[in-house]
Amino acid sequence: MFYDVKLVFQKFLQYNLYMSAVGTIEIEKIERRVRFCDYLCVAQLFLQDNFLLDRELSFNDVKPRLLGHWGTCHGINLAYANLKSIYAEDENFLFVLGPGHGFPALNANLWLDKELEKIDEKATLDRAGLEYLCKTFSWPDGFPSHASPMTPGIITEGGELGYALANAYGLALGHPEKTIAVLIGDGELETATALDSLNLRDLFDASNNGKILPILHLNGYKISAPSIYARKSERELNEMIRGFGFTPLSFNGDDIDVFQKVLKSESNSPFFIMKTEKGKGGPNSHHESHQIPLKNAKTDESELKALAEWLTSYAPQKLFQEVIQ
Ligand SMILES: Cc1ncc(C[n+]2csc(CCOP(=O)(O)OP(=O)(O)O)c2C)c(N)n1
Repeated sequence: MFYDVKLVFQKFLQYNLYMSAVGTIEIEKIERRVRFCDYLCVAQLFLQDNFLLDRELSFNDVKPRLLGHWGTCHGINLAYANLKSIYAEDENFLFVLGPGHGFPALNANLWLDKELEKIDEKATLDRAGLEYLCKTFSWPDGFPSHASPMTPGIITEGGELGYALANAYGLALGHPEKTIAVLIGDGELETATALDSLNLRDLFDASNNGKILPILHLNGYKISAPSIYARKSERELNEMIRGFGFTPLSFNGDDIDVFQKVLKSESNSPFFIMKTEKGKGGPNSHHESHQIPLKNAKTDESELKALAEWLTSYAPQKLFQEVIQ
């Protein structure tokens, strides 16, 4: 058989254009938002001054008590930005966040969407608001370290893992118009509550109830150890998920084009498996990134230097200008 190489190449190009879920500009917009939110997470966790690095970082700029969680934040920012890109205009869409300990990420996104400003007039979407957000995170009389009732959309104190998926099914009951995405940590899925919530799919009549989009955040680790699901082969994990009646859709969370395609797929009972590297962008890898990497940044020269390099790597002033126009 004879193939016209030029024609095949053209078809290949057409296929790729057709398959591309969003344009390059939208992909860049999502990536920028994620980077900016990642920066805001580091700034909230560490800084009490010099929030956009106007001068060289000093010990005085670092908070005296470093309390919060970094490792999970990048994945939350990825999920938030990708879902927002698709569902921003859909008033029947809800996002349920399992890992409430990743609060710097939720807080950053709510600030950027002007949701925080609605309940706290100091959280304006400008430089003063950014300084307020960062300075008062995990601070006496300021924002707490975990999602709490003072956060828009949150009714209970965050911190106890396991209920996200069950809550999502509850929210969808009797609301066929609703779409509910729910982010579940791979450590969280080891809790009895989360694991057994997978059985709720069987009890759910899709015609009378809303649509559930579970997203497993497979970043490989719990606190200091690998998660069980990260130790399974992809095939084993997929088969486990299939056994609960879902269609597993596994992808690299940093590939925005694929992320968008997968979220838009029409699979029956999809179960998204978003793979990320825990603590991506930070100085430590994997489990060491769970809470505060560089815990001695207030007193140790080399840790302060590493923190300065980490913060600078985001080019925060440029990002600030690009995102807050
Ligand atoms: C019921 C419950 N058990 C234990 C903890 C302690 N804990 C806090 S974070 C965490 C690890 C969570 O891992 P994962 O869900 O994978 O989130 P990530 O790795 O993205 O931070 C654990 C076990 C908790 N918060 N709730």
